[in-house]
Amino acid sequence: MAIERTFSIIKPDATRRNLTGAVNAVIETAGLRIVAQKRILMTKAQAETFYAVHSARPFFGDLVSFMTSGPVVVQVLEAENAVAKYREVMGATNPANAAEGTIRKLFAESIEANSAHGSDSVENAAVEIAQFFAGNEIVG
Ligand code: RTP
Ligand code: MG
Repeated sequence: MAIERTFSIIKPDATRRNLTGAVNAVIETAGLRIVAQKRILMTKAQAETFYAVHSARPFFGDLVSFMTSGPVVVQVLEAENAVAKYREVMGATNPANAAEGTIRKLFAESIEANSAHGSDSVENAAVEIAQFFAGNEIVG
């Protein structure tokens, strides 16, 4: 299997509760390597661009408000099969459906405030990484 990179966000509900390290412990224990990381306040424009695929959904406005409501930690994670692996480590979108031991089961507050984002394909990972990181900020 090829070494892949995926894009991760530790969302505002998790940074607000001081859970950055706890989320990172789950990530690293699962064998994903954090090869880039920074704490930022997303602008409304950045959040709208990032979640543009959901712009027609009824929850879009709330989602943009939530993602700009406090600091986020954006990350690049590297591993074999990183995209699928991190989706598994995060768990289902709705924490009520998330498996034991997953980030969302452990930490999420709701279907919206669900603590983590992970890319859903290798193609989207490349686009998302480029939105937030310059090449020289990623050290594999
Ligand atoms: P993400 O993109 O953040 O990794 O999450 P995902 O693939 O598991 O879920 P997706 O369907 O892409 O939804 C993106 C984010 O929108 C919020 N959401 N709110 N209120 C709602 O019904 C609802 N549905 C989704 C969540 O923050 C979700 O992660
Ligand atoms: Mg998604």
